[in-house]
Amino acid sequence: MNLKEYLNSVECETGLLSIILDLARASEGIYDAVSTNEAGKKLTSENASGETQMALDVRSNNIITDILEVNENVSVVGSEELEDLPVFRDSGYAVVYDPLDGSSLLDVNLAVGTIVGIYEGVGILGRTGDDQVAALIFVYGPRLTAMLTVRKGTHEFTFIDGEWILTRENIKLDKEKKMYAPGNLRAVSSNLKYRDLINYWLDNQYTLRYSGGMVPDINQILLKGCGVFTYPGYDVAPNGKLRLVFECAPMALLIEQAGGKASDGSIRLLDKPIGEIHQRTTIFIGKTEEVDIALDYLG
Ligand code: AFP
Repeated sequence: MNLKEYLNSVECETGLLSIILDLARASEGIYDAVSTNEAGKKLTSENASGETQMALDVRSNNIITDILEVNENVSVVGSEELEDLPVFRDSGYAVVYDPLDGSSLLDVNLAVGTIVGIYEGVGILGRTGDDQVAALIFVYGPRLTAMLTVRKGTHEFTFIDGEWILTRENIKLDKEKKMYAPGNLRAVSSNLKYRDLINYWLDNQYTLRYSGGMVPDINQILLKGCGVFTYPGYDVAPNGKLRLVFECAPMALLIEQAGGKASDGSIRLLDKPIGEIHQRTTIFIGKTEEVDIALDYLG
């Protein structure tokens, strides 16, 4: 079954279906771009979060925005790379994305990805991630793959011979293997509860799987059916580094649709109000039992 056949089989609304197919097409362009010699090229410009942009950050953002702008079903787009939310129409779907997450890994040829959240309507502010009608990640690794949910489970598609093929259906986080992806380890210097949690994982012989790219790290948890990804805050950055809208909320929907759990350390991540489009959040996400252990230490 290919992507369009899957979306038709779950009676995906035609406007949303067209957006998802456009995003898949955009990811093909980004995948091609990632392999160019621009990979590690830095620009002098900064994104809305004050981070120096890579040439591919901007190119990836433009690839997606150019495709979505002409889709009449897209009301507004929001990007980690853009300060504001360009409004195209007064109806349709709001599409928010991190066009190239993990761009600092490009110059060392590690896997990177795109993260997308889709909402009905125009506005994002004041809503929560639970209002998303779909979420996707595209993984630019040895293969071009995608994880998709339209709130009917989480499924993997692989780009094979010019077509997106369903390769893993109804992914579930139900395996016993102990695996952890501990982000922001520098936080143990001041966040002693995090230090205790790291020691728990070490004492219990958990397998370390952390690449520095949230997309491949979460993709691995989904495909292995186990594990936990954490990115806590600490004295210097109490809200951590990751963005609620562009990174964590889409990941939370994908993981919950696979039977997992996502928290900011206090509340369900999908219940967290979106107060500012570029707001950051702490995140503890993965197999429910593993997230609960992490919250027991960090709560
Ligand atoms: P870059 O996009 O700057 O490479 O950051 C990647 C990221 O946003 C996310 O993909 C990783 O999980 C996280 O940052 C890694 O953060 P640390 O470098 O602090 O481990």
